[in-house]
Amino acid sequence: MTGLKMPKDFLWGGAIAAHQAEGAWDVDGKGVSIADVLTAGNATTPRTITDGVIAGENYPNHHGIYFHDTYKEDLALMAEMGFKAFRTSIAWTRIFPNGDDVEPNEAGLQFYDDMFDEMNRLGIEPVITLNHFEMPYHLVTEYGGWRNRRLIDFFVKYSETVLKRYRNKVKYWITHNEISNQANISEASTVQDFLVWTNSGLRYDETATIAERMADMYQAGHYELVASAKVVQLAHQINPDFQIGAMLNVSPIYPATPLPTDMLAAQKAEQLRKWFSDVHIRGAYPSELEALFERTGYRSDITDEDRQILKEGTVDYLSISYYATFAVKAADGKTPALDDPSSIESVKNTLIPASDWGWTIDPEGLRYTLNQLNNLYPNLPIMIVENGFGAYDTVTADGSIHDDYRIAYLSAHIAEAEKATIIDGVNLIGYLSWGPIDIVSAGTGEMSKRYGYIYVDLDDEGHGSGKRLKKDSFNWYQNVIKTQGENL
Ligand code: BGP
Repeated sequence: MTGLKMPKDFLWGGAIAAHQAEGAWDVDGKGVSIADVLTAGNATTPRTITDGVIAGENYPNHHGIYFHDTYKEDLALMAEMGFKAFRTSIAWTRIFPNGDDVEPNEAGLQFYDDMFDEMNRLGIEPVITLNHFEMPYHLVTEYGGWRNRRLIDFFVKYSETVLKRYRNKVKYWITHNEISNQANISEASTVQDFLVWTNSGLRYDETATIAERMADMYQAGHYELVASAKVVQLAHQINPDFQIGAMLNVSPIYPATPLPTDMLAAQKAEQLRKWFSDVHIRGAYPSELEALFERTGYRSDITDEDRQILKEGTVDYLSISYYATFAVKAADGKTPALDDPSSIESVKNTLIPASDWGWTIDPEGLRYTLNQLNNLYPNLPIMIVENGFGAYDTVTADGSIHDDYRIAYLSAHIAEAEKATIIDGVNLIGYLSWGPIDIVSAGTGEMSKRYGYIYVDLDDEGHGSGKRLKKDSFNWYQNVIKTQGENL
């Protein structure tokens, strides 16, 4: 109990993504997305990319939690918890199955018409992501993903189609999900491959050097940012009331010690990610990045027109995901530098606890990061669109699920978000926890890494009844919303 309370119009709710929930991966004309060609992994084995959909293969995302067919019942449960907002994504491949199709797929458009109608009927504000790790696979095989400038036009066309279609049904939009993830290039590894794949559809052959990977990532990121800025401008023409947001994962990076070189390592590590928000919000690259490009030749293709588009297409708000924090030190004998990520070494922060997947539990880090963002972008509206605790749950004999660990995580984080808002004056407009209903994990492809207030009876192989059960956290969150965050 903090004694603090969020304002009346605060957007309480939850968030999911189409590819982790909907299933129905090849129904009604949907095309193959990059999420459809990822194997499942687990806490220790990373997911790998396959060459297309292998016949007979049962990818977790192929069935998700059958949300495509159950969204009405599921949304009713969200409404029962008192949700004011619900975030999901449009599966790009339901609208343009290949990404470069001339005409959109009407069945896909109709599907989201119905879903958004249902949200509005329930009094739940839709918050819609245009690109959440699920671009058309065809855009990778045919064009090489976001390393190709032509992707800008494909994304803008897709976005224009849905922005027009849902102009009276959706107000809050997000262009690219967690666009900053791909910047974590420090060494070639399966995890790095996964990050650039999900963000940009980039695939490297094993011989690619770190410099080549970085050059590619910066160029792809640039095209994504130009595409986003174009969409922001277009959206404001389509409906001046639209609120278009950027979306970044914000994970504060602490220095391992107060040694100046470790401080510098932490600063450089943050600079490797924060340029995305600078371009989205300020409409220009920060000078440390321009200096890097000057030295290295990375992001070689940028036109005057691009710069103008970035300047004019700045976002209305920043949305963030926050799960964990990191710590780094200067690698032995090296001076931390942006063009040599191996000069920055990740270290385990042993001072704070972590989840079964090794994600640190750091509620104060959320207050810290909200303040940091407010210092960088004073008074900018910020929406937390992901925060949550992935954990194994056990269903007891009477069907109840006692997830006190989840309640502890969430209540500590909401308390810090309240302090940031009410005591520190951060302009926080919403809190959408991740996975209010259990879904397939993006990072590992597992079902057993659960975030929900609602349990879904499906296992890692997709077996189970699919039945929904309320966990203890269901009533807890309902009460949090009812008391505007006073009763944690
Ligand atoms: C973010 C993604 C989500 C999501 C979440 C939790 O990176 O935007 O799609 O799933 O993290 O990660 P995971 O599912 O790997 O636990």
